[in-house]
Amino acid sequence: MFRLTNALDQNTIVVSAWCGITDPHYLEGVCAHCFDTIVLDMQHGFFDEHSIQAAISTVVNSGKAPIVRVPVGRWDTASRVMDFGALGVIAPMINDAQAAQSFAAAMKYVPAGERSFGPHHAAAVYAVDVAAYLDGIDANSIALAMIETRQAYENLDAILAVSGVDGILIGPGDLSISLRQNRHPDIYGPDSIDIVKDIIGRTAGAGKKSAVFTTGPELANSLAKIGPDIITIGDDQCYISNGVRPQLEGLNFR
Ligand code: 3PY
Ligand code: MG
Repeated sequence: MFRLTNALDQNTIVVSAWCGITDPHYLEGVCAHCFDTIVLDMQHGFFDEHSIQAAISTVVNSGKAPIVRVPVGRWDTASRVMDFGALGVIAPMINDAQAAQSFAAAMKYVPAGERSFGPHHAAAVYAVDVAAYLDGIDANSIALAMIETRQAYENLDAILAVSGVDGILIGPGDLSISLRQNRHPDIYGPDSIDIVKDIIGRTAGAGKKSAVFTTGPELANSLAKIGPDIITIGDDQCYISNGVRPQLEGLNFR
């Protein structure tokens, strides 16, 4: 159960996959690689309440930590995926302290929040008794608020000041769109990279964890120098195309 916070405490960058495809065999294939955590995406990925429950168990059984991105504003889903055994939840489009507060309340038990009591499945997933789950889960899971708009950036200190929010995840696509007011994002481009550095620095200054979404190793290597705690690498589309493309490119008869 403590594998996520153990990984985060080691002061090395936690590396995560990013999956939105629900097929269990596909997910097992991704989990077989040396990621520390797997993000399961309910915002833009295909997971619904049924498939997310099975996917969380698949990730746990593979020895990795499941982190779920819920759809915008779905605090009920945040509590629910925790009940299914998630060790982290990512909430998209957190633009102010009030949204951060609602998110945190759904994630933490009293006195830190108001997560409703229903821990039996999660405790069973980790083979611990209910009391141990209740005592351990708040300190051993993470609530990550996505900072991905100009408004969120302007309210960063207030969002970081919400005690149940353990950290932030930068969404470079939406952040670029919001800053440039251009629907075609320029991720980590000149309009946003200094802001990204500032977000990571201020998050560390507030004693919280920062995570960044990247599209591949080149970007991940350059962002690693800025000092995030978690880097997500690629997504289903790139895992599949990078697997298929060399098969075809290697042919010498067409
Ligand atoms: C973004 O780039 O906006 C994201 O939400 C990453 O998935
Ligand atoms: Mg986004």
